[in-house]
Amino acid sequence: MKSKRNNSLDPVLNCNWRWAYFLDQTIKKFSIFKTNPYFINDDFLSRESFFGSSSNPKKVTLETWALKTKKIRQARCACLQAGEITSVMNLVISPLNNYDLPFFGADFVTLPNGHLIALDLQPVLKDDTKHTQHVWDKLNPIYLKWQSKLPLGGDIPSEARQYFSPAFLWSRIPLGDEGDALITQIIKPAFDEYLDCFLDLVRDSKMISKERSFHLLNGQKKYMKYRANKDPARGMLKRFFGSEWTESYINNILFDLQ
Ligand code: DBV
Repeated sequence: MKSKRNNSLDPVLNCNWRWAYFLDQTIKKFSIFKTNPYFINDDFLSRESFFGSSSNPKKVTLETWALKTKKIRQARCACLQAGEITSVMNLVISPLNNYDLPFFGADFVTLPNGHLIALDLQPVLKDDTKHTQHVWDKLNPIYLKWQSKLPLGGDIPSEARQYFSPAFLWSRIPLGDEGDALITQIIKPAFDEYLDCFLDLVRDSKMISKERSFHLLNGQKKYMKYRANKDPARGMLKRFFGSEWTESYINNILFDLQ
């Protein structure tokens, strides 16, 4: 890697990373808030390895970008590029539990068999209308506008459904020109609108009672534990970086509220 990243706010270095636009937009949109680095150990800020045959080794790079603000406990992005095709952006924004806010979750994954797009303002307390109604009222029209222009994503694990809103933008897109066109014409504007909707909610949110924040904390921990236990990338990360590093990355960086 050209040079070293010293903290979580340093720009991502891998210029071949397919999803760079989306992190750039995230950084731009967060500029309205006072942001601070989120401490991440060097071992997880940047990591490089090789895979494939010894005669033709391919490089895999993973970088972790992150920040925190007055109302956001952790916004972090796992940025992975493996060879020419495989590319992952896993962005999760976790508010502090003393604000009645959802998570922002974006899982953009390119594999040899296509692109997987998962985008949502994920409820912490799905059955609590005080937590969900004002979010879904804003998000549903945005969802209807964009999901109708995308191929459906197909089934998701049943136990995961409780962590998604009715406005979960979910699609599997083919590789190639058709896919690239959908990413440019649909996914980019959809992402911008989902993130704008989320950051508007953050800006307008007020401190909640101790009792309610305790309730939200339990919901946040349940989400984090589920995601850490069921991370669909665990196998891939283990193959690239080994089991010990992967378990520490998933439990101590990506889903570190347990
Ligand atoms: N997913 C992650 C992290 C990743 C990551 C931290 C660093 O949570 C990548 C990387 N997601 C990733 C990869 C795949 C998926 C799939 C590599 C493809 C796995 C494969 O097909 O081999 C949303 N991500 C998925 C799927 C969903 C999501 C629904 C498809 C189903 C699956 O394979 O499990 N966001 C993701 C998710 C939840 C969420 C599973 C659960 C609550 O909030």
